Amino acid sequence: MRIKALSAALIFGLAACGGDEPADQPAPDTDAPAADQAPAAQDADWFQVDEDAQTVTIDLVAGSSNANNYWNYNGLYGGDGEITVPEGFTVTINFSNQDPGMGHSVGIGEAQATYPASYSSPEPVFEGGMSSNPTSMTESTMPGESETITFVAETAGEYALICYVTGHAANGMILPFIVSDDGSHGVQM
Ligand SMILES: [Cu+2]
Repeated sequence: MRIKALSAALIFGLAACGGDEPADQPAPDTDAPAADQAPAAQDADWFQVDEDAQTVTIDLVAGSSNANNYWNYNGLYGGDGEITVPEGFTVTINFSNQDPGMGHSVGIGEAQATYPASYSSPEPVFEGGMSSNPTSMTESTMPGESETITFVAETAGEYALICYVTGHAANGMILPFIVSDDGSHGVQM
């Protein structure tokens, strides 16, 4: 909302003034990042990079809070928490499930504008990049269980960490997952 309002003010100002008095500027909002500047990537305590070893370790907890009816990863859902890892790095995801009531899963899939309600037999985009029985409500990673997956982020692009249990991805249980070709890494919180 704020970005739209600011853009409208600038456009109005350009169209209306033509060099006369400047349009009124909105008061600076010290809490918000500048409109033309994305927040800097930062490392979260659950995201570790070893540049020398070329490894990334992600501690990923399904249902770490009751946000989104526990259908979240580390409390994040609906497109928040974009993860970036460098191309070629080996990624280990220590996946656990703290949702008291439901199984969850995680796999690396292609980023999509919207995610389907159900998956029949999903394949990870990188070999090894998916937890076991990922679509099953009874045999995926169940409450209290954990599983570690490891894969090489072989190809730069835009992907997502996806929960393949029916209905979960469609309801926001995804994290954007970027493989960068410039060595950048981090988490946009
Ligand atoms: Cu889930």
